[in-house]
Formats: sequence, C-alpha cells, structure tokens
Amino acid sequence: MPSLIFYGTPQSTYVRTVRLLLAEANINDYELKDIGIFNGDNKTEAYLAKHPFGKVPTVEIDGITIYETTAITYYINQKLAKGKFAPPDLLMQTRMLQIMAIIDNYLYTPAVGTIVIQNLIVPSQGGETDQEAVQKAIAPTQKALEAIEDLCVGSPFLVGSMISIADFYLIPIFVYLEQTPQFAAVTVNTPKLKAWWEETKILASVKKICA
Ligand SMILES: N[C@@H](CCC(=O)N[C@@H](CS)C(=O)NCC(=O)O)C(=O)O
Repeated sequence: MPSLIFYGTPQSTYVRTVRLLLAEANINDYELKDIGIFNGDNKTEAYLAKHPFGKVPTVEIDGITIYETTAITYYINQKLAKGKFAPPDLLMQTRMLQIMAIIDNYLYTPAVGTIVIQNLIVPSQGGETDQEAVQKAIAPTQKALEAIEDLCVGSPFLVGSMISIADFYLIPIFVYLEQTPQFAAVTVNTPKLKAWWEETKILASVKKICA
C-alpha cells in the first residue's frame, strides 16, 4: 500500500468524491488532514504551497502531490484500483467524463455554491438564506441535472452496471441537495436520476463517507 495523505474537510463534496472512490476500492489506510474551508485553513501559505488555488482536496501519494479531483480520481483509479471505476466501453467512458465535466462546470456552482450553501451552511453560521439567489439557482441546476439525465443509463449506476467516478461526483451533491426545499423542483424532470439516487444512497460507502 503506498503512503497516502489526504488534505480536505470531510464535509466537502469534492473531498467526498475521492473518499468514496477510496472506500469502494477498499482503501482505508490513509491519513486525513482536516483543512477547513470556512476557517481559512485552505488559504494558509503552507496549504497554498500544495494547492495554489486553495481548494480541497489535495492528495500526496508516495510523495507525489496531486490536486484537482479529476486528476486525483484518475490517478487513484489507474494506480490503486486497476481502472475498475471507469467503464471499459469507449462511449460509456466518454459519457462518464462528460457527466463529470457538467458537474464541474454547470452543476456545482448553482446546486452547491448557492442552493446548498444558502439553505444549509448560511443558517448554521447564524446568517439568513438569500432566497432570491436560491430562486435564481433553480433553473441552472435543473438544466444541468436534465443534461445528466439525458446522458446517463441510470440503472443502477450512471453509466451502467458498475459504479464509476461519475457516481462518486454526483452522490455527494445529492446528499446535500436532498436536504434542501428545492430538491423536488430541481429533480422534477429527472426520473432516472431519482431512481439512481434511491439505489445509491443506501450503499455502505455512502453511509460511511457522506454521513
Ligand atoms: N476544481 C476543484 C474544485 C474543488 C472545490 O471547489 N472544492 C471546494 C469544496 S467542495 C473548496 O475548496 N472550496 C473552498 C473555496 O473555494 O475557498 C477540484 O476539482 O478539486
């Protein structure tokens, strides 16, 4: 087993993406160094030396530092999981990458950056939910989820019978979205994703990492 140090706050969706992959690969022997994103840990000089953009996660595997979740999951999947979390079929592998890119570029900001943060984080820190911002985030969240709906197989997993990195990207977002009053609205036209969510939310790895 290579030495693996993991930097990130356990609540982060991207941190959970990588930790879900590790859990499904049965790799539990790693050190988790908590880097808070609400207390400024991610903007210290020491952390910025590892990740110049100050985001989580970052991992160090056998002394190699990797940041950006796409790169981390690619490396760990190839190096430690024999590539089992990417489908062998070229088209399905392409769909997996497409779904991950949609999540990064079109879903994360309205769904997590606004709907989740405003409903779940802001009130927990004593603030007031910005309802106008939440309302504006519904349409782009719906659009991104509907694009994923069109591309996914959805039964049982996003790109087929085997769980893939695309599932590890979407699961942590659904864990939080489901707790918001907007969940029904943003999934109104995504029956495959709703069925997918019922099947994936009960996985042991999801209960362990996303609790
Ligand atoms: N492109 C990055 C995005 C990571 C990201 O946005 N992480 C969030 C937490 S889920 C973060 O670090 N937020 C802190 C901040 O933006 O200051 C990746 O793929 O790893």
